[in-house]
Amino acid sequence: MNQTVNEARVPALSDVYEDYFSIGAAVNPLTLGTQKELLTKHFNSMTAENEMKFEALQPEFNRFTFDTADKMVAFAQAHDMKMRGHTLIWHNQTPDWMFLQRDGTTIDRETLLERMKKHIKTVMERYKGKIYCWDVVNEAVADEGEAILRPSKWTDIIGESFIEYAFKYAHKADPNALLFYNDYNACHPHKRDKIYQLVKGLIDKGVPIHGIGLQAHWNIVDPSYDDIKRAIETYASLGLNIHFTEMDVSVFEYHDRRTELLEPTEEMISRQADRYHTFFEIFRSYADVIDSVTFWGVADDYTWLDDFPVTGRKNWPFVFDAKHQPKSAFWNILDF
Ligand code: HAH
Repeated sequence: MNQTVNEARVPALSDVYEDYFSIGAAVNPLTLGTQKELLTKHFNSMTAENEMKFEALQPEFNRFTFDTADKMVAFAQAHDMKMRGHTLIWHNQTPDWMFLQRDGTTIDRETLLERMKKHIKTVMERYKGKIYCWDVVNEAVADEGEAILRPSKWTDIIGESFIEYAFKYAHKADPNALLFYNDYNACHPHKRDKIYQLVKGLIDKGVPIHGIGLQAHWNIVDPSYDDIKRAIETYASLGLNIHFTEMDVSVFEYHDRRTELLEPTEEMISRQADRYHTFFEIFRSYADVIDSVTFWGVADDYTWLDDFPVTGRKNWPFVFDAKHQPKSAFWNILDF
């Protein structure tokens, strides 16, 4: 293990999965450089990790900053990769000014809808034909309790209908883009049923929505394989397209807050490899409804999990190690 393999003998992931679904990775300006080889060899889709979030694209009222995002789009085009857009409307990484008037008081519903429409229109029109699908709304569903939506400035000021407005504005801005609702813990039965209800409600009202994004921030024990299959079946029963949008497999269980490991244990790596094997077996068996599987990164030298949920703790969630060598998880997902 961990020996440098003959690069020419390593098959490209996206070639192996050509007949199943596209294989994507989240990237940022750093990893576009440091992980360029892996990225362009194994992946045929990419997502900007942070650079297309609201705060990155419109940090101040009516001041749009597209430089970094434009470069990413150009990279995708130059390397013949599809690009997913992430994300238009979210309760996080959205600047406070969005919800405030000049005097610091909260804006009214009509003004917020106007600003929402302007943001969606400006961003989507710019990338028409270059970004084929968008996470229009991210993480709107509450984890706990019976209420479907999490309380946020969007629900406070606009009400629950903020979601349908976002999708309508998005469809208007780029009628050819595929529009997704995206969330985490989307395989957990309680949240799954709420996401299902939310999206079914949208479809029944004729709101333009084409897919559900399941983030897939998973770990070596959770979620269960049965819950994943049930979630795919539940969402697919709505006639929608399924994307796994942010996959990583933490070597720690969620409540394991240990910080002393400098390398993953062999047991972690082998359990992770088993999990990856079964995850992709499941994905392949539902390939008729799954069009895309995106990892939330490329290789273990960079992952947002190095800071979540424990700040500064290294994690090793991908199928390529920190030296960009294929892990047993990589060979396992090719083994079919
Ligand atoms: C995701 N939230 C976001 O969609 C993505 O934009 C960000 O870069 C990383 C993760 C995941 C998340 C979670 O798994 C648990 C609690 C809050 C957020």
